[in-house]
Amino acid sequence: MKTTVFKVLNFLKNFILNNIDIIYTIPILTYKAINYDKTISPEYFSYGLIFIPVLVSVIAVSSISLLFKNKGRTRFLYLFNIIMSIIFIADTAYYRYFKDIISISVIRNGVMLGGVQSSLKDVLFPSDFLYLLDCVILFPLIRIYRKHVNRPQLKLVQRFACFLVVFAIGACWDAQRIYKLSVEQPRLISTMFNRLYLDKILGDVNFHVLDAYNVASTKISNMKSIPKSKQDEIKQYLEKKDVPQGTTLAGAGKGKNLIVIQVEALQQFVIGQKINGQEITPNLNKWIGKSLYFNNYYYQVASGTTSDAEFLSLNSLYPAATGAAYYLYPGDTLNSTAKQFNDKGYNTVTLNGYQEGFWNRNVMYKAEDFTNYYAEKAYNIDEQVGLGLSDKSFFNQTFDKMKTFKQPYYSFMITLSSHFPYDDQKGYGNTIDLGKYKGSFIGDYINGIHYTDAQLGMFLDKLDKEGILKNSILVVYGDHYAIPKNEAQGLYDFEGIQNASDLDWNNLQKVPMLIHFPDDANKGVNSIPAGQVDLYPTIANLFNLDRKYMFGTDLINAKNNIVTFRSGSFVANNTFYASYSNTYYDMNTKKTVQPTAEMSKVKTDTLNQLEYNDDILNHNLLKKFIQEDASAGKK
Ligand code: GP9
Ligand code: MN
Repeated sequence: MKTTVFKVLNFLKNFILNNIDIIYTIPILTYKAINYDKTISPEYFSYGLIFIPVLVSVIAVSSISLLFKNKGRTRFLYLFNIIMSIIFIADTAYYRYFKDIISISVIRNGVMLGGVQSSLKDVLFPSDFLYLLDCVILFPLIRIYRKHVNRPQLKLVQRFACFLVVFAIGACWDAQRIYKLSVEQPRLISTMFNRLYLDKILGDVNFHVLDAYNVASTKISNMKSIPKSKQDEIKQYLEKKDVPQGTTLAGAGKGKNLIVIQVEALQQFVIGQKINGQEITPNLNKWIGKSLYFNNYYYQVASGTTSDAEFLSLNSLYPAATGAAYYLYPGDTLNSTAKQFNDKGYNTVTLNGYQEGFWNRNVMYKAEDFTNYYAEKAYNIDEQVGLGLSDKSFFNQTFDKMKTFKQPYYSFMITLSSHFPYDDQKGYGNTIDLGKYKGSFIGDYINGIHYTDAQLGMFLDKLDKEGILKNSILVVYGDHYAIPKNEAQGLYDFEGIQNASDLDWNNLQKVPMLIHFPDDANKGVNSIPAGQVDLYPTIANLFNLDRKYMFGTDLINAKNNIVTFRSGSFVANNTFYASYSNTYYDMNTKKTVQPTAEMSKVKTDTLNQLEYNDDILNHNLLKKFIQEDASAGKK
C-alpha cells in the first residue's frame, strides 16, 4: 500500500516536473486574460461568464507546444506568454482611449484619434507592465530548470498524440462556445461590429484568433489574381456610368457647406403618418415639405447595417457580400466624398455620439479621408438614451462644435437614440399617445422615432435661425430598417396589409431622403426609384465633384434608375425581382409575372454589377484605376 502511494506520488511529481512549463502557462495566462477582461468590462464582469472561454482558448493554443521537443515546447510557451502579455498591455491602453480592442485592421491602417488629444501616459499605466513580470522573473527560471534537468524525450507520434488529445479538449469546448454565440448573434463574428462585446464574452485570446482567422480567410479567398481584361471591363463599366445625363442643379451647392445626417433606423412608413391624430414625425414632415424629397429611396445595406449605409452613401459602392466592408476593406483605396471635398478645400468632419471604434469607424474614417472625427470621447455624455449619448445632447453639442468649424465644411453625422430596442425614450418628453400600439414592438419604435424627430427638428430649426442653412445644403436620410422580418406582421397590421407578399415587404424597405436647399429652393417630390448608392453621385452633381468609380446614379438628372440590392434582388421599370424566391412582381398590379427578356437581362446585369463591386473590394481595384488614370494624365 505504502509503495503504491509512493509510486503514485512519485509519478505525479515527475509528471508535474516534466510538464512544469505547460502546467504553469495555462493558469497564468488564464489569470492574466481574466484580469484583462476585468479592466475592459468593469460593469458586467463575472468570473462565471468568462472563466471557461478563456481557459479553453488558452488550452487550445498551448496544446500546439506539445508538438515540439522539450526545449522547443518551453520556448513556444514562453513566447506565447510574452506575446499575450504584450497584447494585454496594448489592448488595455487602447481600451482606455477607444473603448475598443486592437484588431489587425487597426494595426494595418492606424487609427483616427477623434477630437481629443491624448498622450501615452494617460492611457498606459506603470502597473500595466505587471503582465510581463513573470516573463522576466519566473519563466526564465523554468526555462533554465528544463534546460539543465534531463527529461525523457517523447517521440513525434507520442507528441502528436498528446497534442491531439489536449487540443481536442480545448478546441471542442471553445468551438462549442463560439458556435453558441454565432447562433445567438449571427453577424457578430463575421462582421465584428462590436469587438468589445465579443472580447467580453469570449476572452482576448479567442478574440485575436477569430480576428486573425477572418483576415486570413478573406485574404485566401481573394488570392486568385484578377485578369487585366476583367479589370478593364470593370473600369469601362464604371466609365459608362460616369457620363452625366443632364445639368439640372449642377454646381448648385458650389462653395456651400454640406450637412449630412444619417438617422438611425428611420424608415419611410412613419413619414406623414398619424397615430391617434398625432403626427409621428412632425418635424421631418415639415422639412420634407421645404425640401426636395425622394419618396422611393431604398436602403441597400447588408450585414454591416449602419456601417453599410455609410459605406454606400460615402463611396457609392455596394456593401461586402459577406461580413462588413468597414471591417474587411479599410485597407482599400477609396474615392470617398470626404476625399473629394478635401481636394476642394473643405473642412471634412464626421460626428457621432458612440464609441470611437464601433464598426471600425476610427480605422475606416481614415481610409475615407475625413480630416476630423468626433465621437464619444469628444462629447460630454451628460444624458443617455438607449445605446449611449441622447440625440438631444448630441445635436446640442454638435451645434456648438459646428459653429466653430471653418467654412465651407462637410459634416457627416450619425444619430443614435432610435436604435433597437426603442424602449428607453420614455421620460424624455415628447412621448406620443400610442393607444392600442402601447407596449408593442411597433409602438415602441414609433415612440422612439418620434423622440428623434423632435431632437432633429430642434437642431434644424437652430441651424435655420443661426442662418447656417442659408449657406448650406442639408441631406437627411435613414440608415436601414427598424422593423426586422420577424416583426413583419406588426408592421403589416399597422399598414393594413393583408396576405402580404415579398413585394409588400420590399415596398416597406424604403427610408426617407431629403435634400434641403437655401431658402427652401427646389422643393418638391421626386419619385425616381433610388437607393443609398445614388447619394454620392447626386451630391457630386450639386458640388461639381468627379463622378468616377461610382455604381450609383445622379438622381436629379436621371430619367430612370435601377435599384440593386445586395441579395441580387432589384427594382427596375416597375418590376420587383425577389432573388430569394426567384420571383418577378409587376409593381403596379402587385401580381407575379414571368420575366421578360429585358428583365432577364437586368438580372444578369445586376449580378455582374455586384461581382464587379466585389472584385473592386477584394482586389483593391480603385487604387489601380486611380493610378492608371493619373499616369494617363486624366484627372
Ligand atoms: C452605433 C450605431 C449602431 O454607432 O451606428 O449601429 P447598428 O447596430 O444600427 O448597425
Ligand atoms: Mn443603425
